[in-house]
Amino acid sequence: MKKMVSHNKKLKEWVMKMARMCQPDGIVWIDGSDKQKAQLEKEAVTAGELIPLNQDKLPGCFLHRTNPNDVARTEHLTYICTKEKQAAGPNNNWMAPQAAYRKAKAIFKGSMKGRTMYVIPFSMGPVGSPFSKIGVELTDSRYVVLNMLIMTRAGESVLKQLNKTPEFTRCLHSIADLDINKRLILHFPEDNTIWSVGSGYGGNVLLGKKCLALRLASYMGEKEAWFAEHMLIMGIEEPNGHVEYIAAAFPSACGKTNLAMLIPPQGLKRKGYRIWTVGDDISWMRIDSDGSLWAINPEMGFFGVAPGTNMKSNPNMVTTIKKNTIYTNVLLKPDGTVWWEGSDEAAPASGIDWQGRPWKPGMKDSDGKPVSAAHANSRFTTPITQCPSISFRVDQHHGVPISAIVFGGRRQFLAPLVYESFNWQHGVFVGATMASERTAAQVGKLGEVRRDPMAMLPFCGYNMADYFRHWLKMGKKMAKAPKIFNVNWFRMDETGKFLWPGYTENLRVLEWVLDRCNNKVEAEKTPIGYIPKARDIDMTGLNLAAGALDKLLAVDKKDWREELKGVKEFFEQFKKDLPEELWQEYEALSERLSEK
Ligand code: OXD
Ligand code: MN
Repeated sequence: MKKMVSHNKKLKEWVMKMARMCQPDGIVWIDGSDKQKAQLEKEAVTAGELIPLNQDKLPGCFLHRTNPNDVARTEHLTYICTKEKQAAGPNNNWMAPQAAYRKAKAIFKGSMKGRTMYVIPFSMGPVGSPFSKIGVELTDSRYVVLNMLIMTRAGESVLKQLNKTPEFTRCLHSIADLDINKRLILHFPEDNTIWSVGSGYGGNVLLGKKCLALRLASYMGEKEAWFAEHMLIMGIEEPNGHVEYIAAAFPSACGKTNLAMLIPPQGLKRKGYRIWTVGDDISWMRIDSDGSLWAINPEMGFFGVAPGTNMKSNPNMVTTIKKNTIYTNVLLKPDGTVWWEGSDEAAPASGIDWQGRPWKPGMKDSDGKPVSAAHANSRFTTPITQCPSISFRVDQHHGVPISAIVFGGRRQFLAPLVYESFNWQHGVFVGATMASERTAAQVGKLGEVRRDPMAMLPFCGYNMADYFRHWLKMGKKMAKAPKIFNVNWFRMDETGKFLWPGYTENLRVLEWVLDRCNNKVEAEKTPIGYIPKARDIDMTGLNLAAGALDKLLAVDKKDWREELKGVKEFFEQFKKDLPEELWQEYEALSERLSEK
């Protein structure tokens, strides 16, 4: 057992109290050293929790398989536990704190018998930054420890920081017996506490990520006047060396990670742009002393979806994940490397699938459906420091200044390629009414629209009506607020073909966004916002079908009037809590759409 090094009395008392409940065989404090990491990897391999991959081709890489009933975030088992139900809002599952603690205690009791409890002190954001928050996760999973060492700044330096800034989020996790009927992901924002039990899947158990950095942090942000958002952060460097930063929110499966590290398209190469990646998933933003919005990425790694990652969708990620990466639920090839659907290589002749069964291309299950080699939500956990486009500002305590906020969703017919909101309040309305359509890959009615305001629906730790109010208030506090835009990479023609090629070409749209921020180009005023004049999107080297750009920029008033019905229904669920300003925006848009 490693000697306890903390002088934080509250921390020590809490660790011992949780240990009395969970009854581990021993307690190990995670110090963040290479030596301890190597020891944990060794133990995990011996215990069958990790499979070492081909160390010549994938040095430092391992494969992990989760229980097949435990492959994604379980939103229906995720709760916000506030004293008042109203504080959680209609967007969250709610449980009263006392009942939640009681229910979870029964599962945690003795759950770590025969295992070790690891104590992981971690910092979300650079250690010691005024933007950062500290958490301590107790877990009985080595897989969690090794992932947290990639995803966060963890270990001794954080423990030292806890002597100076003693506040921390108490995160407790046990895999228990991985029984889905005894799985709970509980958030207690009023106690700065997270309890997660019965799961071993990343989004449920790497408690620094969705649980702390979004759900609890969004609650803290409202109290302390900052933002915790489900946004990528990227820098765009012009040839003169000037870098401007964008924060962008998209619902899952809309290409956030790919956009965050894109390589400029051939046609724009002559302009000499470079992209710098600050983060791909979470952005914490504060108003700094200059009155503008500054953002940090609280994480240190990427927890990315493997299927579809290839040289076209994301060449920088292909490079990033070549070493020191933990793969979860992908196919194991006979040569000890890995494969997934939509990778650059053709399917191997054979392998071991994500459930540990022999696999061959063309295999069908008993219903005649193809057996997938990798799970559709298979992942890699990889250090951000290995990303070729990593920004030198990743460790800066005040982060980067944000020029534009970009929202987006997957809309086949409605939303134009890009539009700019009229002002901050209108921009908040644009974010609040964000929606995406289901794709063929998702369960449910094709084309059905799901509202996902600011891509935060599963991650907002309090009543979303108050969250919208917070956004409105923050706009008033900024001397120089970022401009707010909406993009849609997924618009289709009448035959169901995508009008826009997406991926690297999306930089052409971001170029317009920055031109607008710098007052370099005029725009067309429409009822929904400002859209580009076609000539202002640089199309050098990109041959779109005739008329495609016009179709991409078209605003169909009839479709938008139809859209308003869904918006109204969505807003009504918040009853009188919804800020009046959003109804004003709704009415104003409705009026603009009815004008001849
Ligand atoms: C993620 C998600 O894993 O948004 O980032 O689900
Ligand atoms: Mn995400």
